[in-house]
Amino acid sequence: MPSDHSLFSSSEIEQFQRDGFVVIRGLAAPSLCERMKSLTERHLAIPVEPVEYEADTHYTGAPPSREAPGGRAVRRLLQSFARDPLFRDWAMSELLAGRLRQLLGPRIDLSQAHHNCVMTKDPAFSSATDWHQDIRYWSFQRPDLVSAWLALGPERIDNGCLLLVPGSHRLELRRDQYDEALVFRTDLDENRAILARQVPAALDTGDVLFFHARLLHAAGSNRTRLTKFAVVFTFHASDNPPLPGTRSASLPDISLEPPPDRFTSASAASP
Ligand SMILES: O=C(O)CCC(=O)C(=O)O
Repeated sequence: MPSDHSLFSSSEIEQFQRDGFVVIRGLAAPSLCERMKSLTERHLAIPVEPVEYEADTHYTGAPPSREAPGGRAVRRLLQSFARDPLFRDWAMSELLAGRLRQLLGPRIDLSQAHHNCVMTKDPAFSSATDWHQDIRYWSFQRPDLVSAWLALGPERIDNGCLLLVPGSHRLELRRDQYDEALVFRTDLDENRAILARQVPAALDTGDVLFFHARLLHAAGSNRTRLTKFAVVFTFHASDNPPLPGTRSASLPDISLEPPPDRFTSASAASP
């Protein structure tokens, strides 16, 4: 066990470096998760903009327009950092920041341009998310970004939990292993052999999945009767800024200042 609850143990860091992800059970208190869930449900009911609808995702099987069946099912409540102090305070909490410094270095920025949302998965309609690496859609000097995925309820295969390929953040994948939309192709034998190693990220309320931006992941649809919610933020080292003029640089990053009285030695997340 780590002596400090806001830090990874050395075996958790090893796990992240080997697999490209690590799950910390019960990192967020149940009461905090409950407040986030209630807020999310209130924002969804209106809905409070900005939101991303199923039709906007262009995922395989997504409705072709907002007017099509399921087209206006909300898939993401966007801009959660600016949406409410409840989300902002979580994103900037030492529970995340201490660990992110261990993975990425002493100075951390939150990207407002990526994830920065509450992922919602509607039981009435949700499309599956194809296999991809987040970094293929993002533009930074180095590919070392980490996302923190907080489950606000149980996540299992039947409600569309994440599927992950351990160690895939270390693979050198070629451009032709992806289609024109940068989705990892499932029609190639060599890709299928990689995907055969997939594992589901089964999470319960308050669990946090930390995962590398190069990790191959996908997710199924929600086949249960309850909406699934997860709060997701993405972080990078301050000396690894987004490339100017790209979508990654379209919103200002938020600095997570280290507490002045603590020095945390960093070990790079580079695969
Ligand atoms: O559909 C999901 O839950 C996964 C979303 C995802 O992988 C992403 O936004 O990068």
